[in-house]
Amino acid sequence: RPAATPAVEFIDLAARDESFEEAFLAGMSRRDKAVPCRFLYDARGSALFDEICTLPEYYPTRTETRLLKARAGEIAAAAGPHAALVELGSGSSVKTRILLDRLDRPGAYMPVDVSRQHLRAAAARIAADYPGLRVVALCADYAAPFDLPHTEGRRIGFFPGSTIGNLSRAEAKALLGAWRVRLGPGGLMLVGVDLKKNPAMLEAAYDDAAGVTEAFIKNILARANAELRGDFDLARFDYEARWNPEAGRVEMHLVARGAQRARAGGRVFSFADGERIHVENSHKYGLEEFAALARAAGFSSKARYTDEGRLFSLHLLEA
Ligand code: AVJ
Repeated sequence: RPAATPAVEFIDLAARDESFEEAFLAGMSRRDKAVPCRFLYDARGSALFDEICTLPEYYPTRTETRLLKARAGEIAAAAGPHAALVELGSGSSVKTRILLDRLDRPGAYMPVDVSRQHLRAAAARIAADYPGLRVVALCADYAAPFDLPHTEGRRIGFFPGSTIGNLSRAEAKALLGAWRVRLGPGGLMLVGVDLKKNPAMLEAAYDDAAGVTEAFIKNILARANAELRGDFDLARFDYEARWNPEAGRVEMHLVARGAQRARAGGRVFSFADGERIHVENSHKYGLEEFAALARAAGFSSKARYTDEGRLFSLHLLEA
């Protein structure tokens, strides 16, 4: 038996693995067709997203990573000794490690994710590389109500990548409010938030020259073809990423080129020429705007960090 397999505590909070079929068919039956963006991340979608993060036009990942590296010391000092790091969504553990490397004798690492597989893999990698660190994997929807296990030291929630941008402003406020309560008095929350900037730069970030983002968004139809016996003709949908100034977000759509029908899950869907499928929103904030949203959710804003180009921000909030 492998001598050095560190134990990971796994707590299953019975998050039901949501069915793609149910969500896809419901979304495509609406008058305004839409598919929830969390279904973009199957194996191929996750690989495409990792590729997006390395694209020249997609500044968020490298800007946030640089910011974290520059500020990890200050953040660790604010957290103090024995802090329990709670991560919302356990994507690439690259950013997590930047914090873990700086925290003073962290009391625990607790990734929260609905995907059992990703969660197990991410937790096991951290446990293997940080011997002696208590790792508690929580299989749960971070937007649903659940209790965190008891830990010593301050809790610090970590929500990087501007994932909060997928939520509407009202949803983001509700999520922050729930986490303020969950982290408890004195708890900290570190949130990565993409900033508003000129529309050309935003639209380029979501419609790169190499076409990786287009493939990522179209993958939702490829997935329907593969998993729901679908026959969407991907070549007959155009990809569009558009800055909506009123809503303060980049909206990603697939647009039918020519009237057409497609089947999936035993159903037939008709498209008028130019009809859209709304696949993703990416909300952007002003520095003050996000701090105000966090305050409206009951947090106090302890610090905001941004890069010289004011592209991206990290908000350190206190419960
Ligand atoms: C993972 C939601 C932060 O909105 O920038 C990137 C997803 N979609 N390119 C973002 C995404 C297309 C990304 N988030």
